[in-house]
Amino acid sequence: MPVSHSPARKWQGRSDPEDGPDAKRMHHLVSETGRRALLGFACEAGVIRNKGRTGASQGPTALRNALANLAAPARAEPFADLGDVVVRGDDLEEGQATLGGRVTHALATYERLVVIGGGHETAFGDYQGLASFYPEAKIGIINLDAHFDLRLVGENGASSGTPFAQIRELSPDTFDYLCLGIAEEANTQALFQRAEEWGVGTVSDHALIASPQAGDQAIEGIVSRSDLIYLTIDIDLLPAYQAPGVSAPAARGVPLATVEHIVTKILSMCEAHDCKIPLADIVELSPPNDRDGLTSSTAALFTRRLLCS
Ligand SMILES: [Mn+2]
Repeated sequence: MPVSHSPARKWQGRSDPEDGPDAKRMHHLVSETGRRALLGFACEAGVIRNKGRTGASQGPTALRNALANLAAPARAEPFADLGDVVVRGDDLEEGQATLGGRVTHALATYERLVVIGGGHETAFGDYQGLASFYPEAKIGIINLDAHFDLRLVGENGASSGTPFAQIRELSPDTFDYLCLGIAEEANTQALFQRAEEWGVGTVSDHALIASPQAGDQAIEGIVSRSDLIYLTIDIDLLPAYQAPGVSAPAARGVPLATVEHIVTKILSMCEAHDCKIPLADIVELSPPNDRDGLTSSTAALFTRRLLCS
C-alpha cells in the first residue's frame, strides 16, 4: 500500500498533579471530541522531487512530540488527533488525493483543521479538500514562506515547489494568493514575473525585517475580500538559526517575533471581518536536519496557536 492511514497514537507528556487542575499541557487536551483537530501528512516524495534535503515524512511525529509538553493556554478547549496520512515511495499524487479526502471529511466535523506536513506539496492536497467542502466560497490563500512555490509541473511531476501553480490551475479566475516573507535570492526572476502576472500579493523578507507591520495592509485586503482563509506556514521562512531543520534553510529569514505578529494579525483580522480559517497547515519540518529539536519547537508554537485560538 503506497498510501495508508496510521491512526493517532497515545499522547504522552509531563503531568504536574500537585499544581492542581489548571496545570494542563497540550497533551492533556487531546480528546475524541472538540472543535479543532490535527492531521499529519507523512510524505517525502514532494521534497525528493524538488531535490531538497529529505526528512519531511518524520515531521508529524516530531511536531506532536514538541507540542505535547507545551503549557495549555487559559480556557483551552480539547482537540482531536486524526492520525497521519502516510505516503510511501513516490506516490505523491495518490497521497495528495487521499489527504484531500481526509480534509473534506474532517471539515464536516471540525471548525478548524491543522495539517502538519510533509513538504509544501501538502498544500495541494489540503486545498483540494477545502475547495471540495466549500465549492462556492471565495478562498483567500495566505502563505508565510521564503518561496512562491509557483513553479510549473515539469518532467518530474508535481513537487513541494509547485503546489500554488497547481491550485491556480484548478480555477485561474478566482486564485487569490498572498505570500509573506519572499526572499529575492530563493526565487528566480521567472517566478517573480509569474507572481506578478497572476496577481499574487508579495511582501518581502526585507520589508518584514524592517517593519513587522509591513504585511498588515495586504492581510487586511485579502481577508476583507474572502469568505474564508487557508493559512499555510512554511517553517523555512524563519532564519536558519531559528529553523535549521528544514529542507532549505534561510540565510536571512523573517524573525520569529515578526512571524508571530503576522499570525496574530491574520487571526484578529479574520475575527474582525467574520472570515473563518477552517484550514491551516505547517509544513517543511525536517527532523533529521534539526538541532536540539529547535525547529520542531518552533513549529509547535504555531500549531498550539492555531489549535487554541
Ligand atoms: Mn514552501
